[in-house]
Amino acid sequence: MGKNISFRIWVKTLDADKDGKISKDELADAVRGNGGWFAGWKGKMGVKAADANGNGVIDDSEIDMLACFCSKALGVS
Ligand SMILES: [Ca+2]
Ligand SMILES: [Ca+2]
Repeated sequence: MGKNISFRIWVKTLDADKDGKISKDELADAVRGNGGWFAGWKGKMGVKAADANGNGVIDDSEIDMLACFCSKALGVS
């Protein structure tokens, strides 16, 4: 554990309304704002993949799932 710490910090910066959860809209804004390694990746897809309890947002316990998804989808670690 701990290898995703920088990812977690980055994800936290996406939380525009500061509710502690990342919605698909917040993720989509991040994807649009990042022309680099995240380009072409769909936030909606990521939320769907990582949203373990199906409530439509990524909460703290699901960020690791999102990190895992991103690693697989993008080949980054
Ligand atoms: Ca939020
Ligand atoms: Ca959730």
